[in-house]
Amino acid sequence: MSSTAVASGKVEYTDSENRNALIAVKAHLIAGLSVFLLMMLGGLAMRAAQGTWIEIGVDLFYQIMTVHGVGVVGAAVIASTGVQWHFLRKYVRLSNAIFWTNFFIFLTGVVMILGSIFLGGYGGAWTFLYPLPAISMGAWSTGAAAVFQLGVLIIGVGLLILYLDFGRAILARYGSLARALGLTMLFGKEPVDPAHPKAVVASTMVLIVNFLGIAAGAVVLVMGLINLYNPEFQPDAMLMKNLIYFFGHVIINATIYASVIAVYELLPRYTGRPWKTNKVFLAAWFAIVFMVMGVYPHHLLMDFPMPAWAMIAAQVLSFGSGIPVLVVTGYGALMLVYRSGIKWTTTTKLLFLSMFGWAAGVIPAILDAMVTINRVFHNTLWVPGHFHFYLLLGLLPMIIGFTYYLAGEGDRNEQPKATDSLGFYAYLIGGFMTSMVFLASGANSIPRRWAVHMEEWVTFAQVGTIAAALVVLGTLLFTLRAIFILPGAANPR
Ligand code: HEM
Ligand SMILES: [Cu+2]
Repeated sequence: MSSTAVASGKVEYTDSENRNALIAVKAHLIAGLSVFLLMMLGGLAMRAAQGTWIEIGVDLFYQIMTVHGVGVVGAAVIASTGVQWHFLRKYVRLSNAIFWTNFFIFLTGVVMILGSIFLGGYGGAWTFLYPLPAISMGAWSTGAAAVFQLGVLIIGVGLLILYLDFGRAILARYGSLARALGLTMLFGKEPVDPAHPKAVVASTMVLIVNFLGIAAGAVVLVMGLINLYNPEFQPDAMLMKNLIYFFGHVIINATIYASVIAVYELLPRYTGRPWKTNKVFLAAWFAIVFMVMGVYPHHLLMDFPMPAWAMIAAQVLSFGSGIPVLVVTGYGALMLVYRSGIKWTTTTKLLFLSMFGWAAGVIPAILDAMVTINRVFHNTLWVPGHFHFYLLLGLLPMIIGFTYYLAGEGDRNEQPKATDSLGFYAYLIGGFMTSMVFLASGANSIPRRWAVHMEEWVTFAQVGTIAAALVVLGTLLFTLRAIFILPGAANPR
């Protein structure tokens, strides 16, 4: 065996460890997909309410909006962590016990959050923007706001524990995070190993940014909790907003960088071509560590007390953010697939769609990060337009594609059934329409987070409702597949 093969060789586990790990990964996927499905029903209800097809009270609308936001972000985190953990453990020795611990801490947090919203009436949105949770004007109690924030805090603590295990395992194998990221190769201190695992590079990036993001989130949650019970303690609102958006921006973006590992690991299998790690790849991932964190002030472009330099930096970095990894990944994926004779199964179709959805969804995001455009589009439905685009058509296809691979399209080469194809096209058309209707609404200055829409906006919401129904149909078919087929599926070699 050559030294490079040793450096990127696989980790040995016992059979029972492997069996247990597979169950854990499946639990993460099934939990994630089920939550997505339920939250999409909430999305459908919100659209139908805005379109005057159903009537729901304003209180309930904001509770649904809150549970939808926090629920999909949580589902994205838990499912993408499942994808990431599944591949990372091939290269570094991860602990099953800690993986399960995080899962159960997550479920505990979910129960608390659900209670705070549906029993306590909390409807202050998943971004818990200070001081809104404390001044509900009677819509919810201090206790409800506190349980919501404690639930989020607990989920963050679980993740920090998991990332400590990632960090420990990566350090044990590679000696330093810099070496795991491939910096020694990038800067010529070591020869480039084309087999250096992309799962390790991506995981190291996710570990670094999420650790910092969640730490910021924990700080702001604790300050918010203190303020709830001790109103004399009044932290600076601008500082709080910075911390919240740093946390929120980083954690949702990191789910894509964790899930894209499925593209790196699976496309070479399906095309029969190796995807070599090179300096361009390593440079892109190194850049994104800083860019993902540096761009968060694009959420604060209309906050005039913010220093001008931060706004300028956010705008400039936003132009470039996502681009390096996106280009490297998209170009790499196209080169792998081009004339490879790839078989188009549901897995490969979804992974390929994810490249389009991610790339196309970034365009409206970059537009909105320009100050002149943000001045017009800030807090319009343009914003949900861009993030539904790359989450519905970029992130979820990565996760669902991986699920299909695990559910039998991997080793056993199971062929897609008619229901899978129906699911794929319903999801594709519905997801595209959902996002485009949001974008068109934003371009027409329809505000976001309004429970009741003006008469001239209602048609948009109605088209959005039809689109949402298609997404729900597609996701239902995918989720049923996951629930019924996944549990019995063997681990693809
Ligand atoms: C059937 C699919 C979906 C539909 C119909 C839908 C619909 C909606 C609606 C109507 C809103 C509120 C828009 C407003 O401000 O008026 C919303 C907000 C949001 N959605 Fe979705 N959504 C869907 C799926 C998803 C998915 C899969 C994700 C993430 C992976 C997601 C993430 C979010 C987030 C983060 C918000 C912001 C909540 C807030 O403003 O506090 N959605 N969605
Ligand atoms: Cu952002």
